[in-house]
Amino acid sequence: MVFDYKAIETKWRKYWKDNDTFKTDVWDFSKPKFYALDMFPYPSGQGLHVGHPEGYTATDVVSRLKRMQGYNVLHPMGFDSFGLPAEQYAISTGNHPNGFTEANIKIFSEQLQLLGFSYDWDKSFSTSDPSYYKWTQWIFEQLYKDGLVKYIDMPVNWCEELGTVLANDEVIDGKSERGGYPVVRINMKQWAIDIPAYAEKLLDGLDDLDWPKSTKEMQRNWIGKSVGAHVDFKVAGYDETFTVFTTRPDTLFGATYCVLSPEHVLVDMITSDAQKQAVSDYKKVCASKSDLERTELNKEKTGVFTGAYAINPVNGAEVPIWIADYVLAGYGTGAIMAVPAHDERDYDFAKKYGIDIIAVLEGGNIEEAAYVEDGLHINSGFLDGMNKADAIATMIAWLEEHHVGTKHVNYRLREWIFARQRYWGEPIPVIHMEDGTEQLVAESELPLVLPELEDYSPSSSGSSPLEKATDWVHVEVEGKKGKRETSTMPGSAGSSWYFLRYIDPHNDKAIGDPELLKHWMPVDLYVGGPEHAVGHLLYARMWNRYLFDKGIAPTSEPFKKLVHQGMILGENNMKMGKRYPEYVVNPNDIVEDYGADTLRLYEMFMGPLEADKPWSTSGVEGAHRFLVRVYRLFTEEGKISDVANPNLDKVYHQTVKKVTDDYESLNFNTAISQMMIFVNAVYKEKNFPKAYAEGFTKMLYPIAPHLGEELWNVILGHNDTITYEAWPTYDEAMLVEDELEIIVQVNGKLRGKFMIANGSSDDEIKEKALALEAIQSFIEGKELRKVIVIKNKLVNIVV
Ligand code: ANZ
Repeated sequence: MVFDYKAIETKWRKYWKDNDTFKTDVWDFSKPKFYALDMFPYPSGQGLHVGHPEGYTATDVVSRLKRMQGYNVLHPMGFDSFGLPAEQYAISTGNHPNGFTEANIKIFSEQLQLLGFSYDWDKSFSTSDPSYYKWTQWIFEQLYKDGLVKYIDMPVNWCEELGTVLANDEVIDGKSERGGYPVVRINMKQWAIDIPAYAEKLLDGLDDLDWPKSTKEMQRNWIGKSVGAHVDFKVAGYDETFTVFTTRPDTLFGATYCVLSPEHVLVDMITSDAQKQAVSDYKKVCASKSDLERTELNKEKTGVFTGAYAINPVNGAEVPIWIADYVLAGYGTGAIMAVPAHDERDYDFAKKYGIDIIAVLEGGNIEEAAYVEDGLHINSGFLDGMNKADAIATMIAWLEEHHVGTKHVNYRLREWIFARQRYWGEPIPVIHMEDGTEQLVAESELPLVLPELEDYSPSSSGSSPLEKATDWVHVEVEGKKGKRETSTMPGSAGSSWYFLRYIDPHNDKAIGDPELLKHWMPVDLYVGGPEHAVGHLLYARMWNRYLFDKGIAPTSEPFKKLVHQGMILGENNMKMGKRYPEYVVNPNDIVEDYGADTLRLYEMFMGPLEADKPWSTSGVEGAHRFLVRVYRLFTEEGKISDVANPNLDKVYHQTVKKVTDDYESLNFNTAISQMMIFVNAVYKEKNFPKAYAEGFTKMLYPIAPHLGEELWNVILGHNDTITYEAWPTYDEAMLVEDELEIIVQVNGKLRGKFMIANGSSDDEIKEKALALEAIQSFIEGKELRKVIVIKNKLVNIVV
């Protein structure tokens, strides 16, 4: 019989849809739950590319496995539909971005259905649905009421070209991640979420997560915890004080100058007349540099003296105050005490500008370089003779006692800027009243729906397109006039809590029914790209943690196990220039030419899920040939029968064990290899026992579900979906090998191997090893000093 994959796939897709096969009754608590989640796609105009099905197939295989293992599985899909591309499209065509977004979502949904993913489509939503963003706005309002979102003046990354502010992770080397446009630092009133308030909780929560080590490490670095002190310096001749953050308060006696970041508020006030011009010129140069450029260790240090002096609180010494770009406005307090003897950057700076260098630690030679290792303290009054830890503790106690400093923990993590001067996002539900106060939009008025506009383009002055919706903007609250906030939420808003919504997506009274949330959280398996290691995955953890603290989210962490799929590269193993090669291959074409099951099988067989791997057309053909081979095996006249076949016992049980273990651990490629071994073994036999044919079909089904259903129903004669059939089991006793391979080493080097009956004694193994012809030349005439037998594995002969 010919393998008519098109007819088979069309038939089963229709069957699943007509029968609601994958509908999850979330209230069925009789079975254990399993929540398998994909990072939802942004519905771009290009449609799905071959990178998408990789992770999506992985979660789909696990979902299908879990259903057969008796779990109630939640496996949803939705769309992260707010964002720039839809808006750019709207600007260039004059159409509403919603229409474009809806058309794309339709294309994506059809493509996803074509690939046979077992999503419960009834649970689907898009972040731009008002019924969804009502709750995104609601969470914003809770954060506001709890003082965790504020409207503050702060330095931001401003992109003139895109007409918007960008988050730190959206700026790469001073350019916008999208489009590569220049980004500059300016001060602006911004909505910002106080994610640093959650730094400690976000650090703690990482420990118990089953996540890639590298991702946890990236989050730790991004949070960047430093323990140290705040120290206050008075400005000589002014009634002003500035505070520095230092991790080395113990080196205070060696502080020979201070540096304010060029943006520091005190700079203009304390700069002497003689230095005014130089300071103002220098500030201009700094404004265009990115933080990365400014802090690069090897770059030539630059700075300008302000003409003012600070008083070192520990010894009263007057030290010059400089401005320099290597001190960042956005880190710590934006000011430092400089200790050139023991800090490389300060050392370079002091050398260049002829500033004093005073050693306060023993060791090193400060004529040549900064000494950054540990040592006993010198030239440090009451710290002399102490080691670093003691000196830090003693100095902090001294500072606190004299009210000139405190112990301080600093985080690199910055406020999460939570506004974009763009149209296509969630409106921020705040009204700025005429009297200068702010008011939240009443909860009963949520969702605050985006008004339609004639013209979506932003203005270069930085005001949002929503300014143009004058009727919408100007409101009256209890007789008082006010103006709505016109910036919208960033793209990261909607994706920061969507995993909670899938559980109860139609609930209009709450985020979700508490009982359901409690039953279904956390997500058991979350699969998505490594590019989200700090952005999305940190934001989502923060919102979940906040909602947990409020008693809304039931678990402190949302994603128990996280896996990043690798990137699918072009056929020649290279990223072709700037274009991502995955766009080159269209999944629809593969489905048309080979079938969805082939694409799924191929993508799972390409290599380890986490690895980057090149696309291969001959690999696709190979995957297809395997499915044809399976189909032929099952349709061969008289092959499948009720008669047992002991020749297949061992390989069958081995296959069940390997496939089960490998699916659980997401090692799909090796599971498939084992199924290929099994199929080869069956080909050599006349008789394929029906029980084994059924077991094999169940194992193949998660990867190739259409073919799985066809074999189960049409060939094996069942009359219902295979989806909820029990997963096959194996018999440990059947796995025992008759013969074992023993490796023989002489002085640790591999010199031969042999087969021996399983269960042979160590003496028998030793005897056979010594008699082996291959090793004679290595042991002949030599004294045998030791013969070590490692049971069932290895003999090491020491001569
Ligand atoms: C005096 C000192 C002496 C320092 C010494 C280091 C070594 P981490 O570990 O990254 O937190 N610093 C503080 N704020 C800064 C800013 N806004 N821009 C640039 N540098 C800044 O680094 C903390 C150290 O980096 C602080 O401790 C400060 O220099 C500097 F032997 O203070 B230290």
